[in-house]
Amino acid sequence: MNRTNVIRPVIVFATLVTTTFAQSNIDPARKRAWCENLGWTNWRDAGLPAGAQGVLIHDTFLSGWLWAENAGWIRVGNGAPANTVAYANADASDYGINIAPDGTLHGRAWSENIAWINFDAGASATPPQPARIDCSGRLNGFAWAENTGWLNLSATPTGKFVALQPSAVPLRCDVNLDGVKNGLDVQAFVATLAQGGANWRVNCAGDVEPTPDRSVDLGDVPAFVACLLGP
Ligand SMILES: [Ca+2]
Ligand SMILES: [Ca+2]
Ligand SMILES: [Ca+2]
Repeated sequence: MNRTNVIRPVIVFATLVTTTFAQSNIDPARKRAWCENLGWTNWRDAGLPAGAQGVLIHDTFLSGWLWAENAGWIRVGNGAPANTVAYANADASDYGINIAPDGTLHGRAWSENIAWINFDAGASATPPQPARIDCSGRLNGFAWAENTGWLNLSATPTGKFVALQPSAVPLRCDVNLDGVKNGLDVQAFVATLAQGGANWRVNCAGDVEPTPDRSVDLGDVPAFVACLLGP
């Protein structure tokens, strides 16, 4: 590691003193992904104590920082999109990675050393490999860094992909996201059904039909009822 990389975190975090960050919700055991020319990226451990400014996966966007061995810090968003729901990505004042209701990741991350990393690029690959978060909580697909190539979120061996810590993974039928499935989820399920879906987390919790489609639709009703009445 060269001197620049040693100094950089101090500078970066000094500028963030007034910004409130929550602890990363990336799983400590599954926090690394591989980038062709950047080596390993670490999605959890930024900040002091470790993880204080690491990546946080919200309902509709990401925030925080990841570390790349050969590129230093990469920011996936400041946690405060101007419209509160999704970063506009129209300019450098409001950028970051958004999560669509189907779990696909969109938008751009920024690295001072390698510039923009495009999370929409994997969808245009052949075959398509959209960057996304699965209902299991793991990231998947590819993002593209203009100067350094593909960031691979698809490697399957444990320790080589990035995933949410287990306590943050959506629970089947817990549509109101309070951590348990019970009668209180009925109203949330019906509301989500009427709206035609919600954010990725709610859609994962409510998309319980035999062939999931990442939306809460009429096909999910029988399985949701069975799920609530079952163990
Ligand atoms: Ca619930
Ligand atoms: Ca469905
Ligand atoms: Ca369906």
